[in-house]
Amino acid sequence: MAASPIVVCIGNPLLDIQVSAAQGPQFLEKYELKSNDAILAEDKHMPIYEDVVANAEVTYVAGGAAQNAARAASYVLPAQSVAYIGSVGDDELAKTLASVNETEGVVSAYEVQPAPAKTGACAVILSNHDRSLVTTLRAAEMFHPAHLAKAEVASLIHGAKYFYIGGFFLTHGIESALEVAKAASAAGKTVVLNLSAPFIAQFFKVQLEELLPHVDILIGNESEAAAYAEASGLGQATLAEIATTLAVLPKSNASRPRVVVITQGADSTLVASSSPSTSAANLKPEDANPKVYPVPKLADDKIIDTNGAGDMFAGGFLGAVAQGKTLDEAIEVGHKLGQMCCGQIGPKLAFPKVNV
Ligand code: 26A
Repeated sequence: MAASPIVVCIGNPLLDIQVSAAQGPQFLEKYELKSNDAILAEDKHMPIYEDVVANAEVTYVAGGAAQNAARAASYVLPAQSVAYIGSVGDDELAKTLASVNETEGVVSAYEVQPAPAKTGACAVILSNHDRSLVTTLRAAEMFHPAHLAKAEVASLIHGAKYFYIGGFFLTHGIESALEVAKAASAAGKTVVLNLSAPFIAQFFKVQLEELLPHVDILIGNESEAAAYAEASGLGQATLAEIATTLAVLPKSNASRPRVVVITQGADSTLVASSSPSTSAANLKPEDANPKVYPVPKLADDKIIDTNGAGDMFAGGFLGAVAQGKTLDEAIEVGHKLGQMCCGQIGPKLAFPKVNV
């Protein structure tokens, strides 16, 4: 039987090149990187990819924020329930990413760019429990909106009920993101957006604001929420105020409330809703708004690294919502997968699968 995914994720497929916390700090210093950040590589960062391979012990792992989330959603759904769209090169890196997706039940719907375009990469510099991400998008930013109209991709999109767009995709892909989100929203489907990194709210605010009206579920962390507040003149607002402000921004599909989920690493997750109701993946009228969900703590000595933990939270949450679970249950699944990811090297989950 042909696959008929109910979830479609869109983002930048990347191969992560991880440098351990033992060797990370020297590269943070050399390339003037913050210990916990995600940036696009500038000219001064470009040598980092060859530098770490030549001068550090590196681990290669499948990455790309939305692709990680796709694998997490797939973890809690039957195989082939999740498809992932993004642009890669015609190379070994792309084959590695496709094979990881296949093993984990994700249908890859890549646009493949001809040589010399290469699949994108992310240098992941670890230190303590922080991770600094330096990305060169390469083929990922060559994504063409026309890819969405190809018969097999169009049919995936047509069949899906949940769409997850990586905020990172907005650096180059706003046209495609809008096309997907507008159509989904008009059809009463659910659109999920991840804020991805502070620099998206800072430097791609126009794109973010164009997309937000079509977003039903917005996911971000505390520094991304703060960057949004800063960029929107709400600099003094508390996290709870930022969450509720984002929830009530104008919405194209007014029949469904917007839910905003803000994670804070090991601290509590906040969930705000534009209008609490009795529908499953929403706050109930009797809930506090925002509602505070404590995070089960992973012992310090069990943390391998935090790369991808936020994506695994988001994907686990999304997969649970797509299963029809309640908001409380979906947040719990997200927390479990985020925690599970912290116990693995890179944006990975535990196999054989653990029931969550
Ligand atoms: C456009 N940028 C900067 C990016 C990324 C990215 N994924 C898409 N676009 N920068 C880092 N990542 C991915 O984020 C994951 C951790 O959340 C990394 O590949 C890493 O797996």
